[in-house]
Amino acid sequence: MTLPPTRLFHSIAAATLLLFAILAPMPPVGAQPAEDSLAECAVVVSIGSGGMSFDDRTVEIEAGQTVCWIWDNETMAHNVAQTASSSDTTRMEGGVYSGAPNTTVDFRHTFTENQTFTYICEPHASVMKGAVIVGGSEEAPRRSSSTPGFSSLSLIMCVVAAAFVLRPGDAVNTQAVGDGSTLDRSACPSECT
Ligand SMILES: [Cu+2]
Repeated sequence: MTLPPTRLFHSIAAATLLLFAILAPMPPVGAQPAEDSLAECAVVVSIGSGGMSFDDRTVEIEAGQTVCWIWDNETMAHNVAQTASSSDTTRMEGGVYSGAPNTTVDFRHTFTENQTFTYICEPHASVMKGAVIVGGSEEAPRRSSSTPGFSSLSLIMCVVAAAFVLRPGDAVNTQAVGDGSTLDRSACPSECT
């Protein structure tokens, strides 16, 4: 007895799919994870989804940390040019500068002093602005903020646990004291003296 042609075809197809499923998750040999090259970046600033803004307009870092402005194959060419103030729309002469605008940019700058650094994208200076606050913020950096959800949950669990632990004991004590203090000895039978 032999398999009908359609059954045979299905078996081969199933075996092929299984083989692909086993092989597919294996990473290609020699591929480097992109994260490796970003290890020095405290923050990576890219182009916003609309293509006409920086995706993180105000970033906060500590002195000695590096900000990386990275975009790849954007529709329009952009750059990073330091300005003298946040209201300026022209590049500050001698300031930090990524060079001529480009659709693909990987520009990195390490900030060594506390400052508020303001910058523009030159071709779109009226709308493409950003700032880097270096060490000047009173509050902790946003990325390492605490997790309020955890402490709230802990508090609720403590209250619930306390209610379970205390309630039976309180009830028993109250009952015992109440019975003892209101005991009417005159109502006792004769053997109770
Ligand atoms: Cu731009």
